[in-house]
Amino acid sequence: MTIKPLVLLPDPILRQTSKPVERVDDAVRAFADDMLDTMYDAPGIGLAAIQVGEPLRMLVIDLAKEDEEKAPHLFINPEIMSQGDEVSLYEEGCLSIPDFYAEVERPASALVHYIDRDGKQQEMEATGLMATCIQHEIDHLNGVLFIDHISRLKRDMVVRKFTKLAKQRPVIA
Ligand code: GNR
Ligand code: NI
Repeated sequence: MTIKPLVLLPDPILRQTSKPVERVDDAVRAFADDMLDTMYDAPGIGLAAIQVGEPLRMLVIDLAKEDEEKAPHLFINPEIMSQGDEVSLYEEGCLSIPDFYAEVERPASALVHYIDRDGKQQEMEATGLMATCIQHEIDHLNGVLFIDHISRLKRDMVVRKFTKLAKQRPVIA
């Protein structure tokens, strides 16, 4: 059980483009489990590797409610193959931007290809909250944050707020 520190706005690490995972081995699986521990502890419904400082194209999602059994999903090297024409509006948050929420419009469905924890190629037709979440996470792999999809006025406000907070926050280790 390892909970890793979260990388927060405005850390430039969050703007890096993550690199594909070359081989799904025990080290990758152990890191994925650390990501899940970190996500559950936060708590959040998704986490991209870059949010704990690793620029790797992998992400975890668990949409199960508190009273439901855990339903962890691991997506390695995910790729959006196509997106539906319908859009959906969802109030998003991000563990790297604590306590800030805003509505984001995204395609309501997406066909995603990825590699699972056994190294097997898989595909998922994501809809609903899964579609929103997986697109939010894949954005992280490309250095994109959900605030990039809102108005510049709101984005500038939240970046300024977190820049100020970071200056007050002592640097740990
Ligand atoms: O925990 C999270 N909740 C959430 C809510 C709406 C849309 C996306 C998300 S993902 C977020 C965790 C996170 O920051 N993942 O990168
Ligand atoms: Ni996020």
